[in-house]
Amino acid sequence: MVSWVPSLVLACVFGLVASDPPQSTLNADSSHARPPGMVWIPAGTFTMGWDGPEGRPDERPAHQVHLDGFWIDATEVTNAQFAEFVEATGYRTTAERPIDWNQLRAQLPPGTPKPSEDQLQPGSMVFTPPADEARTNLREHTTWWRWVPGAHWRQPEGPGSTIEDRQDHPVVHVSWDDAVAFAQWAGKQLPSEAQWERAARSGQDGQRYAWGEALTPRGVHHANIWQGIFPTSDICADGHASTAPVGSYPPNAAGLYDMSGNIWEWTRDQFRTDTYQRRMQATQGECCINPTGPLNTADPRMPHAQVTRVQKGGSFLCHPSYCSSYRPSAKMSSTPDSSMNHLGFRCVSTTVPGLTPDMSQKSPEAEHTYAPSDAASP
Ligand SMILES: [Ca+2]
Repeated sequence: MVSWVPSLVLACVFGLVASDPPQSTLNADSSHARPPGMVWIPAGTFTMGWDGPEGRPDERPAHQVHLDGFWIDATEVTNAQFAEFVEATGYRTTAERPIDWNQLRAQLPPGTPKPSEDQLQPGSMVFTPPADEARTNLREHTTWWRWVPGAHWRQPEGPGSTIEDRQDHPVVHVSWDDAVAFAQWAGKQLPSEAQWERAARSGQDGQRYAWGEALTPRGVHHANIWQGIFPTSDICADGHASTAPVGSYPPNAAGLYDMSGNIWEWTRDQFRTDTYQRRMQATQGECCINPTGPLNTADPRMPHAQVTRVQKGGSFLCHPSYCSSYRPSAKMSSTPDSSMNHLGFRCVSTTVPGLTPDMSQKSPEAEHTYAPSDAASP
């Protein structure tokens, strides 16, 4: 195991205790049988995006979105749940397979030389804090991300590490392709970005955080993020370095845990910086109905990638000095084959088998921008 992990974990002397998720205050629709571990988010309208000072261009402008109701997992998918999937299917994650150079080359600038065979072995990206704080350039994320051969979901820090004592932690090192494979096996889907953000904001529409305006109201930590000096020293005042067991922090008003911090979560949507500007043009500023993301990617972080997918929620690495991505409107993106040790997912479903109509096949990619008169009442 990489040495920084146990040393930081030992420094955390007041870990928070996980609790059973309560019945959601919004889960009052008795016509739906409740799928295990899921919470019903009722149909309604909310404000998506953020125009505040922390907001990045891809969060602007804030705008009205209406969604049909849906079920969403109360927590991230855990190591124990992912292990059930792997045991049932024999699935091997992207990080456990040799790298396809032809596939990788298509995402890189033309003329990029082929790496050595050693560098194309299975592996994943692992956060490794730089030793020298004074020489850390916060604009250069490769300073703290390291490609580790042999790192994958069962050994998150690489060969020798284990998830034996992390069965209730979120699974990490899952690519978008892995997350979709799990969701299909479970009879669910990845959430659209709009579904994810509405669920995160439940009861806190227009607020900075999923629980209100203050980061730590009355001194209570609501998310597993980074305290101290990023990326060299995490004093883990919130009780956890690296991932925390799911449900370690208070739920939001819908009864959902870890919609901020702990790990980034994949969504179905492709990434464009100008998604919301284009959406506002398409709807002429009116409410957008059931948006499912743009039809193509335009990602300045990865200009050669044909497709990148939106991630939400921030992670245990988020710190106000670097990013405040634990806000519900914040987002990141990666190619579908990317995996990292702060990246996982949760699922949604619009059906309970035998009880409700299957809406999951509705235009998986096309952005819905119905006329305002078509909008259902919130
Ligand atoms: Ca933390």
